[in-house]
Amino acid sequence: MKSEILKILRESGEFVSGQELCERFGVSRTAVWKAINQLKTEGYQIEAVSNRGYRLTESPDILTGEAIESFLKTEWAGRKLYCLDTIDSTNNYAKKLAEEGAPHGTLVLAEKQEAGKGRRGRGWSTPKGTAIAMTLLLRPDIRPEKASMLTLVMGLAAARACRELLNLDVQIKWPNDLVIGGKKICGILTEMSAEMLGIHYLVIGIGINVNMTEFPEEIRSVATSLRLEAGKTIDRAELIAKCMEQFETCYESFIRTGDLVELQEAYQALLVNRNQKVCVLEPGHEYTGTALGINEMGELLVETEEGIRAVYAGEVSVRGVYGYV
Ligand code: BT5
Repeated sequence: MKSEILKILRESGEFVSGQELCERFGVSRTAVWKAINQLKTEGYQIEAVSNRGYRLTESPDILTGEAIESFLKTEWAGRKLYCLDTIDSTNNYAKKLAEEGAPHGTLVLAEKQEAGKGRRGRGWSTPKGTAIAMTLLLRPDIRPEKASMLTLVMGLAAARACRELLNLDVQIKWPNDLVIGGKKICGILTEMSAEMLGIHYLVIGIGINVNMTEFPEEIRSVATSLRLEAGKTIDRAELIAKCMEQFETCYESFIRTGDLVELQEAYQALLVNRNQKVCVLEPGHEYTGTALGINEMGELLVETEEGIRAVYAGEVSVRGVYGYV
């Protein structure tokens, strides 16, 4: 009920009478008053005026289940939420929950990660209270070799969410980064538990630089945040809900067709590497070429002197020949 009240107050923007809330939920005035008081203790500023009712005047930037649910429009993505304070890595936590039988669509969030993971043993910086660090648990009925496509699905979904909410020119750096003006605002790490023929579960971890205004020395030159780019503070709960909404739509298309055929065009339109000279860094093997786009399997097509190569989005990194993009 708390998240529903929050939603009604936010969407109205005006006073909503206590009576209306009581009728809506079939509860007493005291129950409504209690829920309002709980929201106040969580940091929501709610004006209460007799004969007029309640009005939301300010929301804190906190990651609670209520805050996220009050924005959420999905059927299953993010419907089971774990909002944690400090954790080593949300991917690790989600894998543990998966082993215990947590359902498809479970979302794990943390205010701070102490050992956030990038790919291939690299780290991911998540300072407290200003970033999004979240992991979505999926149980798709697909062959394991298709799993890497889901990193691309999440990349497209998150790029769309940021663009829609903030009107920023967010682009995708294949296979797992989002960038603005060539600087990284988001990284994605997909991990899975599978056997030859099927996937037990898969976790997609996504880190977004939202409201931070400074970065550790070692990433200062390659990282930026949505706040720095948009010039305003961003409601993380709203962005999380929007990412889930976009992901659910993109995922359902992926499952329907078994590939990215319906998403390919939208993906290419945001691809920062397109028509760029790139250096492909495969474990133990490096080469350069021009990135042309992706195919329906999500592979990056790179034109080299020996012809066009399709690069599988597994353990590979792609760098611009002259820099990060
Ligand atoms: C990634 O790896 O970009 C995947 C990052 C995934 C993070 C999420 S957060 C929630 C979930 N839980 C986890 O434990 N992980 C996931 P990669 O492409 O390997 O890039 C890692 C590199 O990005 C590092 O070596 C740094 O150079 C740089 N980096 C680290 N933190 C950054 C940040 N906050 N912003 C921009 N760049 C960063």
